[in-house]
Amino acid sequence: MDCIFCKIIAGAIPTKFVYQDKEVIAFRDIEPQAPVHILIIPREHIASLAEVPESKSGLLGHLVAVANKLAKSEGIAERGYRVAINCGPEGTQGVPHIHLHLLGGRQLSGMLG
Ligand code: DGP
Repeated sequence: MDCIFCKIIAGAIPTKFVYQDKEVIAFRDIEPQAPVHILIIPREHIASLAEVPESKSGLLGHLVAVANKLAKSEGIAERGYRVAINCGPEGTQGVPHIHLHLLGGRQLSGMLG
């Protein structure tokens, strides 16, 4: 198991989950770019957004629904937030296990700020 996020799911890297269900877990990013920076990932190892088969597109909806739920529980839903998925080398994806970034709690700027 080389995937760092699979290790987190398996409990091999102690990490506090801020959300979990049968399909999805969420935890705070180790290098937060905003006061709220949570990663939402499927338990199943899927390397990137590009690897999600059409038959599993419902999983993406579920991941987004969890992001929305966390935005509410983190108190940033009213002010606004960003949900981002980096995909592949030029998309600056560092960890090859699909993940949504939930960012908020400060004024974001541009596409990445
Ligand atoms: P990306 O560039 O989209 O692949 O973002 C990967 C994010 O994962 C990056 O913001 C840092 C975070 N990250 C990497 N390793 C760990 C870890 O072991 N624990 C936690 N909580 N976050 C991690």
